[in-house]
Amino acid sequence: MKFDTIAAIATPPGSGGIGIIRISGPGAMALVPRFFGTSPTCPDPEPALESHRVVHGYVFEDQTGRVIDEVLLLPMMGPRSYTAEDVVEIQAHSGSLVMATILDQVLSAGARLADPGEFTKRAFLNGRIDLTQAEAVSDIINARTSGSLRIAASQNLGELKQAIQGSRDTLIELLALVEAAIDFPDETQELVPKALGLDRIRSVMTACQGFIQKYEDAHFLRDGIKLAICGPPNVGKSSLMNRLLEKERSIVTSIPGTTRDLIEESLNISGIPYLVSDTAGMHQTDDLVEKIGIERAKKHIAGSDLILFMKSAGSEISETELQAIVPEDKKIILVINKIDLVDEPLEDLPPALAKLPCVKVSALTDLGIDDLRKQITDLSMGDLADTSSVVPNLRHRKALERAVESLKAAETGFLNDQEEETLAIDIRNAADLLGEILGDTAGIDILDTIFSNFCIGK
Ligand SMILES: Nc1nc2c(ncn2[C@@H]2O[C@H](COP(=O)(O)OP(=O)(O)OP(=O)(O)O)[C@@H](O)[C@H]2O)c(=O)[nH]1
Ligand SMILES: [Mg+2]
Repeated sequence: MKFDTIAAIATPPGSGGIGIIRISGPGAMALVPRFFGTSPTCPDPEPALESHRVVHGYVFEDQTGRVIDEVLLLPMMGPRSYTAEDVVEIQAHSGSLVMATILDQVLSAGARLADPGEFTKRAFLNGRIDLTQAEAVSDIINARTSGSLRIAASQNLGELKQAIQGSRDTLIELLALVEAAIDFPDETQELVPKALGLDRIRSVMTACQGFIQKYEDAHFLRDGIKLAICGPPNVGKSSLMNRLLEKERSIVTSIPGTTRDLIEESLNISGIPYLVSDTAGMHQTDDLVEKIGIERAKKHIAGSDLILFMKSAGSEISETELQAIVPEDKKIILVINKIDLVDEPLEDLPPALAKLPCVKVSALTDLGIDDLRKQITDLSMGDLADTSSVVPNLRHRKALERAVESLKAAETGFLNDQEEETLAIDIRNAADLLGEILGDTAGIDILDTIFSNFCIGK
């Protein structure tokens, strides 16, 4: 594939110690003498550029011949570079004006301004990384918690790629046998033994289903866990929200029915990302605004992953009240608040509440809040803590689900001695869908969507 030479500022805008301008493409090295010199007098017609060896020098303004900045230049000959092409990185002082002026010189020397994600796209198109690794680059940049960074780093190292590639190779080998059987229909010996076909199909199906389960179990490490705070009015939901966020986000008053609209904020507890929400207090009311708030809260609770169901110490709450608010299949932590107000041991709870994990807190004084944070992480992590970091994203999951459908059809085909032509279609479909995850068989629309989410310079 033939590419032109692109350039962009690779570091974030603004002032900083160092800013980097990256140039990539067949003309990267040839552009250098037009703006760079090792002495401050003028550009060098033939600077000595050695791959992976830093050169100290100056960038010059074309029109005036003046020095723009003192820089370090790092040439990296392809394929030993980020894009697998010839790459030159210029390390300059980072300020908006100086970076923009140097970039101008590089562009007028003949480079084109890179599109968002174009350097990574080239690394993919040149075969240095697969699509899952390209996605991992953006995940690493955007990671906000140690959990999501761990997944992204493992994906960047190609762990997901290897796992998917293994399954795809199995299918391609099987497909070769099935296609041979199509080409030699008179062969008396069975070319694809049924047991072998079923064994291969089932092993790949189990692997795909394992990945889908992994997504279900662990995607929140990347996407965030939806944590909803709910319960009757005035129990301290908004106070707890503010306490967890460590800022005054929700309005707190002693008037029941203070919170009406849904309030959502991101929160990081022990490296796990949460999307925590404060909801309207649930009770019977004729107030129209409150009613809408309560309806919204109910819908929201149904879509949440973990519920903090709150009551205040000393107040009665029945099973039916809990059931009216929280669907049965939800993970719930019962939070008994305002324990600063009671001296006596707390009252017995009805059985449906007594079996829930329970934490006693005071949102006002911070008592028990660390215990609550621990309960939240324990319940979110389950037994995930020690498992590997290979976690597919939503795009991968969709392809895996479609691959499982094709594999099921192939399985039924083998069981019913279907003709090889039909079997080949199903096996090829599944193999192509796994290829789509890696990028080998991904359409241009998929590539565009992925790379347009990158920032310029990456
Ligand atoms: N003593 C004590 N008071 C608390 C505690 N938590 C909240 N409060 C008080 O209880 C009242 C209600 O608190 P909110 O946080 O607004 O309660 P809410 O559940 O969000 O109420 P609604 O939005 O009306 O449903 C306020 O006066 C708080 O100061 C606590 O732990 N101890
Ligand atoms: Mg409130």
